[in-house]
This record gives sequence, C-alpha cells and structure tokens, in this order.
Amino acid sequence: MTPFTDDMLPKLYLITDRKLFDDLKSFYDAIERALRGGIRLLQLREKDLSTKPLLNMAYELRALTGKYNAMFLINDRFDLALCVNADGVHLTQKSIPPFAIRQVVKKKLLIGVSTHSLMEAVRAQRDGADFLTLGPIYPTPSKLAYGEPLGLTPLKEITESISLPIFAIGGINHDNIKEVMATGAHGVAMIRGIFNQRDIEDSITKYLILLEERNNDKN
Ligand code: 3NM
Repeated sequence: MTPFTDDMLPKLYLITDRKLFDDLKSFYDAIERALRGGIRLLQLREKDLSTKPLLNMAYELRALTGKYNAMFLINDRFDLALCVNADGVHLTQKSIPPFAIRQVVKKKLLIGVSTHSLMEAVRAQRDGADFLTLGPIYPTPSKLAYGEPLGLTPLKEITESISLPIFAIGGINHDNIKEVMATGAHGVAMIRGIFNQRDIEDSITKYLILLEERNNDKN
C-alpha cells in the first residue's frame, strides 16, 4: 500500500445522517449526487443502527464510493471497515483508541479522530491518528452533544500546534468556509452544509471552488 500523505486527503469531508431524509432511497440518491458533485471523502455515521443494517449500508456505500473513486470511512467500527474494505475508520473520544486499532490494522486503514479541544487533539496525535476533526466551530443543531462552539481562534491555535491535517466541523457552510480555511485548517467536514442544500451537486461545486481559491491564495 502506498504510504499516506496529507495531499492524498481531500479537503471536503461529507458525513452521513440518514434521518435528514424521508427514506433510504432519497438518502442514497443524495449521497450519489454528492459523489457526482465531487465528494471524494465520505464517512458513514449512523450511530443508532445495529450491526447488521450498518454492515449492509456499509456495503452499499463502499460500492457507491468505489464507483466514484472516493475514500470511504466508517464511524467508530474498525471491524466493519475491514469487512467492507473501507479506506478508514473515524473514531470518537469513546472509541477504542488509535494505537490499539493500529496494532490490528497496521496501515490498512486510515484513522481519523473527532476532537473538541487542544488536549484531545494532542492525545489523538500522540496515539497515532492520521487526521483529526475539530469542532464544533459554529453552533449546529447537534450542538448539545458537542458542547459550546469553539469559534475560530482555538481552531487556528490548535491547527498551528498540531502537525496532523485538521478538518473543521460544526455549522460550516458557504458563508463561513473562507474564514474557516484562513485559520490554516486542512479542510472542512459537514453534514447539513451539503445535505440540506436544494441542489447538492451545485453546492459542492461551489465549495470546491471556494477551497480551490483558498489554495491559490496560499501559493
Ligand atoms: N461532529 P453540521 S459537530 C458530527 O464537533 C459532528 O465533533 C462534531 O453537522 C464535532 O455540518 C458534528 O450539520 C455535526 O453542523 C456536524
């Protein structure tokens, strides 16, 4: 396997939430539209599903992401990630820590970790994560579960003191993506900023243009 480098990691990271849709067909349709629009990094995150339905969904999404040459990660469950030949696992603060998973999967899976403070980010880096998410940056409907929004200043400080790629998460949309990327974050992760858009493909085109402009500003 080719060693993982930061530039192999896309900058726009889409996370699933099937509850935003009336039925599974609309959910899969929305994901396919996102892939058509240019999403190349997708996380299956359906925390309330039990193992077998989750495995079935993981097979579906592995097939779909494969069709578009997109990376596919599964929240928390490295066992399922191995079963469906996913590209990685995305861990929470309650998950089995990265060093323990690494012993089993070696370099076969990318390991992302959700963090919410400098302390958690430092620990995830020390424990062998490949990349982090940090949030919530702005208020989000899921806010209660993640605590008060951090805002941009901690994002900038943590990005500067951690060498791993960091995706900002929580309430990110077209209006704030530029100020978020100006902190030096590697990229942005989102649910509603993509799935709640009327035209998902078009919204992704716009995000990718804004991310590209940011890249050009830096060079
Ligand atoms: N993790 P939206 S915030 C899944 O702070 C998740 O770790 C967060 O949804 C964290 O893009 C969040 O719709 C929800 O705000 C992101």
